[in-house]
Amino acid sequence: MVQQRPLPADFLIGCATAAHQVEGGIDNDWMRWARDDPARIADGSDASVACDHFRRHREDLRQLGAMHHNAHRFSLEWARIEPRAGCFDGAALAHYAEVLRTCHESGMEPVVTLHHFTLPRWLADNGGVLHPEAPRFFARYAAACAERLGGDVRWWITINEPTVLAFMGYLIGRWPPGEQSLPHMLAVLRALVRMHAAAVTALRRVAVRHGWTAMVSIAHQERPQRAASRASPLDHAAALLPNWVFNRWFLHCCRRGRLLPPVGAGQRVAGLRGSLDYIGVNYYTYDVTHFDLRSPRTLFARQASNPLLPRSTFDWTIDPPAMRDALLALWREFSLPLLVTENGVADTDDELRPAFITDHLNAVLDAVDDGADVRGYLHWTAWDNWEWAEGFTQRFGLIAVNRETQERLPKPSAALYAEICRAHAVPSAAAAQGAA
Ligand code: IFM
Repeated sequence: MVQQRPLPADFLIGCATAAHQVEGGIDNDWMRWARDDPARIADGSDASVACDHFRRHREDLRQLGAMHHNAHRFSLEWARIEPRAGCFDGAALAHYAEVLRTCHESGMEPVVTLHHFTLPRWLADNGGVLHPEAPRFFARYAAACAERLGGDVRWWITINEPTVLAFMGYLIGRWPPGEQSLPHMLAVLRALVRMHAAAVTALRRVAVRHGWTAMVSIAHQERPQRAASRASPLDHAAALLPNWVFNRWFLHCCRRGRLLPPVGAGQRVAGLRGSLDYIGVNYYTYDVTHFDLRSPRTLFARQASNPLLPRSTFDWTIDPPAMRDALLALWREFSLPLLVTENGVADTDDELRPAFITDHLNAVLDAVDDGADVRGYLHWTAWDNWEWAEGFTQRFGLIAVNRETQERLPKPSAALYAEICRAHAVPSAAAAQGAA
């Protein structure tokens, strides 16, 4: 008899997605980036069709509901909702109202992201997030979304993985706008904090006026940096700054209400203090960090995976207990409820995913047993989708998608996850290994 560990009552469990990666038919900065130079994308693809989810959202969401998911994270596409500065598209908002209705009818609590890496072209063409008015623009968009949709949304995320956006787009230049500038990356981090604060203020104002409950956070990517050698002070030193800038800086700015050093100089930001009602945690892996004189652009830190452990096709180390440690560290440092807003594995043939899911949910339960207030777990992701610079080469889905016919083909891990959601319990890691 396999031992089952119950999930906490009211625990949210389901999948996370993002508009650009699944919807298709979006005209934004990323679409242009991929189309202008297909060599930027591993397989030369773009997301013009993606999973055709914009047209198929009803069947797709009902299928997840039928798999007993009780929550679903998705993002609103800013370029659809505000295709020209200050002009809001009622039909686009009506579409997302319909998505929300379908989530609720399918028994899934929605978790809604306002910004998941993409920008409307009118903003991207005018400095993007570095436009001096980007916080005001973002707040205006947030307010429009909240007015139309907020009655059906309790869990909001302003910005997905702000540090990843800053790093990929402005330090290493693999994502739009393709810059390679440390000062610009730091400016983007400051800009994203200001945008978050402005959007939280707008969301809360609308919610209060209507008497709605709004829980707001960012989706924070937690990717701990571990010194490659415990005995090397240089490796420890190399890990220190990336750990602060990428794993802690944004969250502490939100707590203190200021742009903290070394990215900022302590400037106060209106609406920032106490702007997190919970912490959305995107957790996949950690990096082994080496001090390396040949890596000045990344402040002499060179990241690698752990060669001693299994790795995903993205070469990310798979080490479930590290997720428990990461959740506990965040809980102990911030004392805010946690919601795992992403966790998943790139795995071409669904060989790793079943154990990955069971082991990571056990890690979540271990963190809960040790006192962390974890409100839910959203697996990345429902369908094999368009994975940014990797195109369709990295497969994170529970459900495969035939790229010719768009047929949905649930993988064995989808059935396993459905059973976990149905039972609201997880086979204990030891039992799952024994059964294997
Ligand atoms: O696909 C991405 C997602 O958009 C943001 N978090 C990480 C995922 C996997 O790389």
